[in-house]
Amino acid sequence: TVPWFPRHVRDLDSFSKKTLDAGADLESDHPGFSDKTYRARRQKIVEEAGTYKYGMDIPRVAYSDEENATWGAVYTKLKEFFPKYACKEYLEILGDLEREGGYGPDQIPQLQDVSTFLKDRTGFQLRPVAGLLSARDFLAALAHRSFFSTQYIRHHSRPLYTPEPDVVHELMGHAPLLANPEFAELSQTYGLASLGASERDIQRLATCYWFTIEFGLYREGENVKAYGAGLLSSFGEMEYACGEHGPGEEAPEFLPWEPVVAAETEYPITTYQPTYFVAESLKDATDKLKLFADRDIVRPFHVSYLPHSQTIHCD
Ligand code: H2B
Ligand code: FE
Repeated sequence: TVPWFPRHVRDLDSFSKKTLDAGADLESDHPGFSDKTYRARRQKIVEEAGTYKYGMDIPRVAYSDEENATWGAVYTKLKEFFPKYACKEYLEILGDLEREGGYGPDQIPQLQDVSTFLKDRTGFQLRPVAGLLSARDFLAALAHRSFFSTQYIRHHSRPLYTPEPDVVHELMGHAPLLANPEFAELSQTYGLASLGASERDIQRLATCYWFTIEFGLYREGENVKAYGAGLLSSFGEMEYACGEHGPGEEAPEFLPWEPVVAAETEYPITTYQPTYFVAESLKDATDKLKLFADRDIVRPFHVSYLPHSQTIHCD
């Protein structure tokens, strides 16, 4: 028997509020933990976003000057590092987003505008979410070319730091490459492989997701370039992963992107990564993941995506 999973993109509506604890209550080490005004602001953004259903426009947020300034501080800093360390696909799309998608240092782009941009390029769409989802629910959305995205911003006291996803991580880290066809395919492959998978396989896919979509690198000549969102939204780790390391300086380990190896590799979530997996290109990252999904994620049924009806077919 085939377990329940979202068959139509509309079925994702039931996930929007199934957030894990950290979504509702900030952890005590969060810079905004004891700031009542920040917490109330965030609550308001999340409540508004909670009204969203598939097919609607994503509610627009009137961000404050302080929120826009936080965005601007990160934007400006990251842009210094992109030319050296971001992959070429990212750089090109960021230019397009500055022309067509409302990107720039002055204000936080609206999720709806970015979603429209993505839909035109690859069919990917953003959906607002209140916080962290389970790996199973989060990955299932990718099968439907949908990306759950937070809409609130980190605390203004630490513009270059956030312990959890926020709108800067989503829009600077994740969104641009979802406009690239190869990267969109990589993302959807995670989603399709996750549908109805065992807990163990969800965990293996989530680990591979970490080493690619979040912290992926690919080789370009002598250098490695960042395509993972955790790198593209953190200038410090981007430089640590892609920059030069002098003698005696701590340097990460680079392994060739190999899903069966990555799937079993442990990783820290609060420090820079000790190990990165390096693909040859976005296409190589995708091809290897597809092989892994076909051979190593074994399910008693077969799923495929029917783009015209936006449904999952099962046999
Ligand atoms: N939920 C949300 N809202 N954003 C994410 O980036 C996210 C998530 N990532 N849940 C998931 C988990 C990721 O860590 C993997 C798939 O487990
Ligand atoms: Fe992320």
